[in-house]
Amino acid sequence: MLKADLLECRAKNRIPIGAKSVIVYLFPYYLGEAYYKNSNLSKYAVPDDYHKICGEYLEKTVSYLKEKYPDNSFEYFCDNSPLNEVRAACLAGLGVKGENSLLINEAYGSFCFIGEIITDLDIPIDEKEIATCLKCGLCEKNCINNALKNGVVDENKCFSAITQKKGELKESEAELIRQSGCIWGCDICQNICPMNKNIKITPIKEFYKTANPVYRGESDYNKNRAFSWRKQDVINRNLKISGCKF
Ligand code: B12
Repeated sequence: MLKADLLECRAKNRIPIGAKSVIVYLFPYYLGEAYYKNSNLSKYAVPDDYHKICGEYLEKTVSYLKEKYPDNSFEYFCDNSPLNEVRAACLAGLGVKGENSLLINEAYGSFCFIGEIITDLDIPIDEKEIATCLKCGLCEKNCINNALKNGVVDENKCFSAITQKKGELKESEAELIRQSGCIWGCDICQNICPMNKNIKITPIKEFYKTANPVYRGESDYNKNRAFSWRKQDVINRNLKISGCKF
């Protein structure tokens, strides 16, 4: 399959030689509104780091496949992937591409992480047409920093990216944190999406077990959180800007 243009990233070197197929997985992470009460984090950052949680599932699957097909290669990816994962999930028939640029699954909405296993095993192709969302325009209209246009997100304007920036933020960027009350990531284009109404909660128990919706400072910091790859300074800067006192 591997027809899609590859994204520039170090993980490119891990693609098995002679790769033929991609098995795409969705990891739904919506926990139900009660879990997000008074949260100052976007939903994806409430549980422990998804790279770790999804990675463990993918690793187990890869071990199983390697045992079953010892002559083949299998490599898993999740986020740090050379594939455009939204496109891969659409082609695998797991959902439609939203105007918010995200994959929307019929049952779990867009609150799903995407992971995949790339292999040189020749699996019969299950490629689907890329369908799109309702195109109601609500995500584009409600984006806090006008970052969305025709299904493409402007990385320089996306508030999620701004919360992850190192160094000092511009006053206009800091104001977005105060205005939204969110100090990591952003869910506005997902929360407003009609296709995210009445979605199922995730069956993945690790997301519930590690849920911690409020970041109060150093005592809530550990190396397993979704924001830890940026180190403490960035999230603590955002907390200070937000002016929240706990
Ligand atoms: C870099 C990145 C970001 C950057 C930039 C996003 C971007 N799209 O450029 C930032 C930091 C902003 C970001 C934010 C978020 N991200 Co992000 N991100 C990625 C990452 C690592 C690469 C994305 C990328 O560069 N794609 C390439 C660009 C060029 O693709 P594109 O945006 O789709 O643009 C093309 C298409 O839109 C196409 N196109 C244009 N018009 C049309 C129309 C149609 C109909 C079609 C079919 C195509 C099309 O042309 C464009 C150019 O080629 C992926 C993981 C991965 N490897 O894919 C995760 C990923 C997309 N992110 C994810 C998540 C969860 C988020 C956040 C929701 C986190 C949060 N809560 O804050 C936000 C959402 C922001 C948003 N609305 O997109 C998930 C999305 C899961 C899902 N359900 O879709 C992914 C897949 C990670 C994962 N493994 O789960 N992200």
